[in-house]
Amino acid sequence: MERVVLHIDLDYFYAQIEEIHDQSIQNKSIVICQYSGRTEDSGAVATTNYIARKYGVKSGISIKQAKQLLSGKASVFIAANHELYESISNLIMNIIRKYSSKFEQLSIDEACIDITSIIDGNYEYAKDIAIKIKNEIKQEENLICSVGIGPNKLIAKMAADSNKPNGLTILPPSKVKPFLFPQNVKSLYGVGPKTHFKLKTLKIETIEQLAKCNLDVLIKHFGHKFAIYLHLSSSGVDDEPVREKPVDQIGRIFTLKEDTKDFTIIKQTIETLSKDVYLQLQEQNLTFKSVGITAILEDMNTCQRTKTFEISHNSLDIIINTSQKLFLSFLNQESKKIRRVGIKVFHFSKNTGQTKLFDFN
Ligand code: DGT
Ligand code: CA
Ligand code: CA
Repeated sequence: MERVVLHIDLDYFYAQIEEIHDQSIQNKSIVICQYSGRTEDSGAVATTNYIARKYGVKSGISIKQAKQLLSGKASVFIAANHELYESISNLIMNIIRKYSSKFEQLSIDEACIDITSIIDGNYEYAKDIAIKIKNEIKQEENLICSVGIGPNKLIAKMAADSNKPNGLTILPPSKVKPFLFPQNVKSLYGVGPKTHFKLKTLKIETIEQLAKCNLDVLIKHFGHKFAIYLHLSSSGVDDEPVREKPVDQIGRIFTLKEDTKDFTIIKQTIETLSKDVYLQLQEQNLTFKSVGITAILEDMNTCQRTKTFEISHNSLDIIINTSQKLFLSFLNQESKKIRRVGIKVFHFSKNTGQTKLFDFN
């Protein structure tokens, strides 16, 4: 049976969240900044609203460059508040999840659901579901999103991307090729600048040309696996099932104000990070067997240490104490200063309640 997949992507996600929390910035360029904490302006742009994008201000450029592009224009620069964005993301994922038992979160602001058995081949029903989801997200969180519907994950995602913000694009099987074929190959998910360049040298510009290119030619230039991907996806074929991925680790990382070997500073940072990790663990009702630390040194080298317990735990104290011990012994062996501090917990199992007993030891 032909599958039907619905893909949701929140529009200018971090910036939209800030906008709904402070209506006064709505008509300005909004730049969400990932400050590195070094000098006042060092860091990169995480995202921007659509007003800022008109001036070329987008994810990945430096904050300095964004300030230059927006100089003299009404704009606000806001430090990214990941805890807020993650908690809103969780709320939205819980809304989407209700619409199908086959749910997959793809990133902080993207998810897809398989609605094949719900709509029974009728794309009109699919449209109704999309509208219901859009309305519920608007009503509950006051956020807009773009939705795409198609016969697989790839087409649903590309459909959602093709009409933003607040779009709804429906591509039943008969419309897939007319949608894909005229587009430039760089619009195909998975075709980055390198592949785009190589395809250009092969005189392949459109997705149609890629779909009609001999597979052996593609294999010669891209290797077996990627060639097959290019061959199939350019014809709109994608067999990846929608499948919920279990989280396999929860971690946080922080850039210190300055490189240091001072344990009292690192100790405090660990406490703050541990509390964040612990909150997420509780939200997902998980217990862990392993605690790990990451130290990124002044020369950008990255070192990891882990401790694995015999039994599962779910206490904040164990996260804090274990990562502090790991850091202390690491500092004793390492002469270089630390630039970034990270902690994580992993080897999860579901919290049955019984493991809580161990926390009183
Ligand atoms: P859209 O979907 O084009 O309307 O805009 P966004 O902002 O939702 O972009 P998207 O879906 O690519 O990314 C979702 C969020 O992930 C975005 O709001 C901020 C974050 N993000 C995306 N790209 C970057 C990046 O290069 N650096 C950092 N730090 N965060 C990023
Ligand atoms: Ca988005
Ligand atoms: Ca996204």
